[in-house]
Amino acid sequence: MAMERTLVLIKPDAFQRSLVGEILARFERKALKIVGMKMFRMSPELAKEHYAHLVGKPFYPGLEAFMTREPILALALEGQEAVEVVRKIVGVTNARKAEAGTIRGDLSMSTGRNTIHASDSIETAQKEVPRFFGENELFGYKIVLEDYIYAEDEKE
Ligand code: IDP
Ligand code: MG
Repeated sequence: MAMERTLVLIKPDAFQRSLVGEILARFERKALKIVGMKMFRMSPELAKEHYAHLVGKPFYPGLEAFMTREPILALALEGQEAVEVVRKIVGVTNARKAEAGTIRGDLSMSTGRNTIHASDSIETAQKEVPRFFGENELFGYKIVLEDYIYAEDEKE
C-alpha cells in the first residue's frame, strides 16, 4: 500500500452532456484527494505524446480531433493505491462492457466517447501527472478529516 497520485482527464463529451459535476462528485465521495485541477485545451502535440501508444491506429485522427477541439478538465487525485482505485471507478475502455456502478458503465454507451481518461498503471501515472501539471499547479494540503478516511496503519 502506498500513497499515489494519478491523472484523470474529463473529456469533451462529459462537458457537452453536463456530467462534469457528476464525475467529480464520484471521486470526492470516494475520499480521493484533489491535488490538482485545471481546465484547458489539449494541443495536437500533447495529444500525440499522451496517446503515443495509439498514434498508428485507424481511429487516432478522430481521437486527436475530439480531444483537442474543445476544453477538457485535468485532475490529479491522491490516495492510497489511487491508480488502481481510480481505474476501478472509471471502468473498462468500451463503456458498453464497463460494469454498472463505474463511471463509464453508468454514463456512456461508447469507446470513443467514454467521458474520461485515467492513468492505467503507477508507471504511467508518474509520467502523466507531470505531463499535465507543473509543480506549482499541484497542492499538498492537509485533509482535516484524514483520521476518518484512513486508519492509523493505512496512512503511510
Ligand atoms: P483507456 O482510456 O481505457 O486507458 P486506451 O486503450 O488507453 O484506453 O485508449 C485511450 C482512448 O482512446 C480511449 O479511452 C478511447 O477514448 C480511445 N480508443 C481506444 N480504443 C479505441 C477504439 O478501438 N476505437 C475508438 N476509440 C478508441
Ligand atoms: Mg489508456
